[in-house]
Amino acid sequence: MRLHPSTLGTLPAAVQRPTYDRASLRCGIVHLGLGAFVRAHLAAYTDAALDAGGAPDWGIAGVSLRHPDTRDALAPQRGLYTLALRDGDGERLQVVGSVLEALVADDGGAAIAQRIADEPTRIVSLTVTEKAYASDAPDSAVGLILQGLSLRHARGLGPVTLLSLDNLPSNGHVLRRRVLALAERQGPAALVGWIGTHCTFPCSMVDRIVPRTTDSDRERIAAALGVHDAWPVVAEPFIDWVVEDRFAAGRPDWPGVRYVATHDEVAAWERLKLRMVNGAHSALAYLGVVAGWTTVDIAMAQPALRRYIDAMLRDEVEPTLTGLAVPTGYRARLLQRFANPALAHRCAQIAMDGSQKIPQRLLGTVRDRLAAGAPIAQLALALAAWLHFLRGRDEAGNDYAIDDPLAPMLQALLRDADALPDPRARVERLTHCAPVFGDLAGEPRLVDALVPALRSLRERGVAATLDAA
Ligand code: CS2
Repeated sequence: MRLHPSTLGTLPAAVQRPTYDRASLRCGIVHLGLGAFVRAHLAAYTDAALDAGGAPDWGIAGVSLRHPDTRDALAPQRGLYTLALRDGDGERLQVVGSVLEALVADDGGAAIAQRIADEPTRIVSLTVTEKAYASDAPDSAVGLILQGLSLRHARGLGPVTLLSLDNLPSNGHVLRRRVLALAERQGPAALVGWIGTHCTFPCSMVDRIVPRTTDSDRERIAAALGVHDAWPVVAEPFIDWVVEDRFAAGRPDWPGVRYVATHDEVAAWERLKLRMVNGAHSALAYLGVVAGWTTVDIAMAQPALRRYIDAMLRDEVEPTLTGLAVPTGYRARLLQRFANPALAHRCAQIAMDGSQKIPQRLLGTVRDRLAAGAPIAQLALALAAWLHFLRGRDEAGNDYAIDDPLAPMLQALLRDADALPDPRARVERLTHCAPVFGDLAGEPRLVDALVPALRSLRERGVAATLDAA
């Protein structure tokens, strides 16, 4: 038996399920990027809003931009799926009902553009990962949004909110710039003016650790439910969302969200989250992959790694956080989240797309520290771990692929650098990767800090380097 509206009644009583009438809902939200993250975050918040009643216009039509697999898994379940919140204390299962439709942008985007241009659509949200903002092809997220907005404008329909939930600083501004730049190249001036004046692009900070679902998750969850769910989502219990309250055409009353009035407020939260959560995540992921600590909790169980991450955050990241007092206990709680033994979050998953992540996770912090004349030894070790990781071989001699849109360029850079006889010149060369290091290329204080860190990682290995850090 499959998870389906008709089998909801057979689930064990402890499994939470929608209490609202899904059949009467309309899709006010079109979401681009129907991966695990959104199903553990926006869809869960929306499910809670629907459960609280009074939000019948806020179902979600979820769109996969490339692969049909999520649609193929969810369509036979009428969009229902299980959210499994796990930590050392156990697992709580909840069937989420807010995703009413699962679609794929497989026809150049025409059908999705039509969906965005449907009268009830009032929010177009996105979780498409950092690298997706670089593309504005017609079937990219930015391209689909412009096609949809263009149809809405032509039909004389109302404006919508374009809501980025990706891990980028000022994500709403990034999206707005991308959409308007494409509109300026393609569209009539009236469309550009309409988007710029009437549609809104709130910035937001999202936080929840959501590893990729594995087959063993599927089996365990099916056994607990008594029915098969083709694509459940596993996440930590912790959740957070700070969003600028600028919605062009209304929003659900999402419970537990921090709505803020200004971009400055959300920017302070974004900085906190990107530098602390994601900065530490990337640091431990590169160290973990190279050392053979396959998951975040295994890495965190190494006392020297835990000490290093704690010290990096306390001594070099927290002093750069301005505009917001770091909430009491934030760092300790974060370390506890990383140590969650029930997630099996693979370091290799976090290590993906480093070139797209390093700038906002680590280099903004480095810039602020350098401007303040402050040391960067711990941050440099995190960056050195990335450069070391890019060699594609772990300490046990196993080769792995570098999953990164800039992988060919990065590998060419490593080869060039390796050809240089002087160790300092080699490291300096590596910083001349403009899309990542930008104005920090060749910065002497950065190079000075990277040289011993990289040498130690190469010559002594991760564990000994951390012991001495
Ligand atoms: C992770 C994030 O995969 C990654 O790069 O750092 O997905 C992280 O788990 C979330 O941003 C936590 O909110």
